[in-house]
Amino acid sequence: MYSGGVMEERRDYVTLSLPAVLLPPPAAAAPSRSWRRRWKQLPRLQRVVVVMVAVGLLVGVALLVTTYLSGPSHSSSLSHTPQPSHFSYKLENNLTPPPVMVHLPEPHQDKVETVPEEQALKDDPGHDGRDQIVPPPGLPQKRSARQEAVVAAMKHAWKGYKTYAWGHDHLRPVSQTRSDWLRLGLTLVDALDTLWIMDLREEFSEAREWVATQLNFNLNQDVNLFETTIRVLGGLLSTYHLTKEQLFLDKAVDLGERLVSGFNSGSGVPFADVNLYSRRASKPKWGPDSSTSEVTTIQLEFRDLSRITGNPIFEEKASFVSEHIHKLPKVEGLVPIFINAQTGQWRSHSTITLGARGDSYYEYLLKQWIQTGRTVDYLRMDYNESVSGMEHLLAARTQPSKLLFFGELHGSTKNFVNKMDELTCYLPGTLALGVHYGMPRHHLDLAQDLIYTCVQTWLRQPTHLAAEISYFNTQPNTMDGEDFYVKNNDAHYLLRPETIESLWYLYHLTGNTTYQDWGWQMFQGIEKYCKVENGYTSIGNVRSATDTKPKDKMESFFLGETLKYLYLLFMEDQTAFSVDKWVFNSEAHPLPIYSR
Ligand code: DMJ
Repeated sequence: MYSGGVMEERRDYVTLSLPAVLLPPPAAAAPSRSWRRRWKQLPRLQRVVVVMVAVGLLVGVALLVTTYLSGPSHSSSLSHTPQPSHFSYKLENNLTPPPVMVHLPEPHQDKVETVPEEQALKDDPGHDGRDQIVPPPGLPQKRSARQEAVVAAMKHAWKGYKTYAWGHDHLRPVSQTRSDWLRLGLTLVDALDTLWIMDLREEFSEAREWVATQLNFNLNQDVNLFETTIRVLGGLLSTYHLTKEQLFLDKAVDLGERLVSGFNSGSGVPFADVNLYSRRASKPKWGPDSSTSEVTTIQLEFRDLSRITGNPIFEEKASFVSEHIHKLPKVEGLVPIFINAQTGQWRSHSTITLGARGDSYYEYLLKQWIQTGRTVDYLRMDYNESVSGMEHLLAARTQPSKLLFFGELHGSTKNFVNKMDELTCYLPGTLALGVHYGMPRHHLDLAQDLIYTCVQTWLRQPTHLAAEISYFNTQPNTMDGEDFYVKNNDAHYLLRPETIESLWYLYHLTGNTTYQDWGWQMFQGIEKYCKVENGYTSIGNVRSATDTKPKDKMESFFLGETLKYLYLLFMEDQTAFSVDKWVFNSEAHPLPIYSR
């Protein structure tokens, strides 16, 4: 269903025009006889000199024209995008056009800049041989003006959390209270590495103190294995890698040893929930099966824990799930969204989607392959096959603007449904990352086209914020010429990061500042419609600038992901967090890439 040809239509808006000074002069009148006679009367030497000067001038002009027409160098070829002259919070109505051209550096072949383990050990004095893999990145100290604005947002969110929800999972900024879900100080742990990366030392140190003295996993509490793994285990592991502090590893090990009981099922595919105290695993309260994205989005974290500690059990349990799923039947590489932990089989008739409950299965195929130094080939093959399946079965174009979107296949008949979750907007970033690591180049076209659609779902709303779900119009002359619409129940924005995450990958890998400008416009929407006196709130209605219906909840991923990706997006020196050294888990926690 995906038609590559349409992409070309949107790439034609850069034209070259010659400046007037380089245009040829108007045709001169024919020289008169007297001029010819005077020329002949000149001494031979003078005539030679005049001719040489004229030729020199002509060559000079020709060189200037050639240089101009051949265009600027790579880096400046991306800088045609006008930079904003000021950082006001006034929303702009015009949508920035899509990027014209994107150059990715040549894909990696065999050269990945991982830090060999032996080297890292040598670099770390006092190393006991097990607690350090890579040195923390040298973060640039000088922030851009846009980064300063993001840091101000982080401080504002942190202040509200500290005042009204300290040590609890979530801040409710409107009612000045809090809510608990996992009872693990979720926002605080999710935010640790963001605070560290932003160099907010005071805030980091008070958070560290809470982890050291209050974070307790010996709780009679059922927690969701996936959410606890990506947010809490992932947050502790990345903070350990960044700071080298043993405290964070000790906490990660304690948690990992409890969570690993989740894999005690008939098939080895984990149950959805684990009790942290009894270490008993169970199916979710609302149904018999585990979600596919959840059981396949814990591998980066469990593997990292094994590689650091030298205890293989975590990696073995988690890798087994990926291997098992590799052997299950799929629809052109695409997977149903439910799987039974006891039988290890798909729930028949379940939906295929790149959104909720399906999304990060595809993300972790690629990222696991990268994390393992690109040594596990079935992960690469499954990833590539899935992208082909997406193109063939899920990709479609809207009317009238021919926006690319990825729909869903529902029920036993696998009927195509023209719906896409905001969650799916992680995909452009993953596709671009894949191309950087040598996946087919046309995946970058998909990434560019899909990010454009994702950005439209934000910037076409009066709030400049995206709805949770959009439905896309594929029929001509319908829906008053709109490409997509939002249903009442789907009109909320939960402070999600996915589109911003993809903008960071695309900017990081291409240097095209249009991605930054889009991100800046979206950030202004967040500032204008989600910022409240005591933090940031999710809203219930992105379709109205005057009736946003605040939901009174600040999700932990707003600090863990959304603000972190915005900060990275606006960072001038993109080498500090190179995707050649770090692989970001599904909750934006950076983990090291292993060379073997
Ligand atoms: C985050 O917890 C993670 O990014 C997850 O993979 C999907 N959803 C949320 C953010 O939207």
